[in-house]
Amino acid sequence: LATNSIDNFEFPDLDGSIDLSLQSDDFWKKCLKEMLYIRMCEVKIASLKSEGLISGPVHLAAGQEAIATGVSANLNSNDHIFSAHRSHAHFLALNSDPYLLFAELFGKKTGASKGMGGSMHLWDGSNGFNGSVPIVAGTVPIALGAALAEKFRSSERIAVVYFGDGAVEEGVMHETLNLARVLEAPLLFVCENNLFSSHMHISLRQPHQLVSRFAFSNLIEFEIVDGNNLSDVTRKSSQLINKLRKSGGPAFLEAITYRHYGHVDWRIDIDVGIYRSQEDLSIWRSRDPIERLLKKLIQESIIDQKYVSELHEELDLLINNAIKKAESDPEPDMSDMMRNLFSGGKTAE
Ligand SMILES: Cc1ncc(C[n+]2csc(CCOP(=O)(O)OP(=O)(O)O)c2C)c(N)n1
Ligand SMILES: [Mg+2]
Repeated sequence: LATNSIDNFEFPDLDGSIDLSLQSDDFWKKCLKEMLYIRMCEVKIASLKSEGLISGPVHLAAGQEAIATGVSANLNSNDHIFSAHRSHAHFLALNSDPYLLFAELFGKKTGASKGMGGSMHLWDGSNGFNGSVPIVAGTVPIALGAALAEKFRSSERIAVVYFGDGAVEEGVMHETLNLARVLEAPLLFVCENNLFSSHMHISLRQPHQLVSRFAFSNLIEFEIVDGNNLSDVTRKSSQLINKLRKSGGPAFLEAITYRHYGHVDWRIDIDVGIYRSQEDLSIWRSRDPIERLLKKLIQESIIDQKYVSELHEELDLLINNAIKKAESDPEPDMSDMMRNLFSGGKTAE
């Protein structure tokens, strides 16, 4: 932890190149497929929402895919992953079935939360996805509990919690950072700093745009990465996660990114917000994490345009099949209302 002055908290190079030497060609191709899959699901969700086919709100992460993909590449299915309201990418990057996601968005009995929660209450225990919740910073202390349980079991399992830059404006975030450090919990904090909390830019909310300074003030090891550069995210998260598994934690990864859609649903939010300009959006679109990886893979002759078109077709079919299957599923019955509730210390079925 060499940083001891606020001047040392610097934005990473946001236009650097992707370093393919880190991993095999197959690894990058798998990541490309995953990122494209997530993006195509998000775009589909945006259009279903605009057509009125999804009733609850959806927070889309198009533009932020490299973070979930890069971090998840270093995780095991028995790690404990927590998210917040913008969680589709985190869910899908753990190999969770998009059918479970679509069924949940449609409020169907077969959904990831039995159709009871919608976009902000996803769950897939089999892949370690311990849930999204709408309460900003709500999962942060819960993730600490999961990490501490693993520490007490002396296992190599870790917990990861994704949150946005807005979450550092909640007191519980700071209590958790402090306790995680004091108890050396194997917890990776992943801040997706997309510079906005709802419609307000971070420069209007904070004296400095990088939030890693809160990790530093708790003497927690941190890395600040270009969240739209997949090799940057993969390398830095791998270093932090390996250390957590071997010698405990915590650690903090701040990934700078930007969302293509507005705060909620399918709109772009140029006109509603303050300081979300078309110009900024164009700059950030030119830093699209998928386009950057794709360009590099084509440049290095690892894939060609035909490969990309076939990949699109394959994913389109998978997504449409998942949607079709979910659409024809039944909704929960009235009797389901009383199931899965805690009552007198017991789960009522
Ligand atoms: C405790 C709490 N306060 C306020 C809200 C309303 N709210 C929902 S999302 C959000 C913005 C969160 O911004 P950030 O954490 O940066 O995540 P992002 O939406 O940018 O991914 C706010 C204020 C909430 N859900 N919970
Ligand atoms: Mg944000």
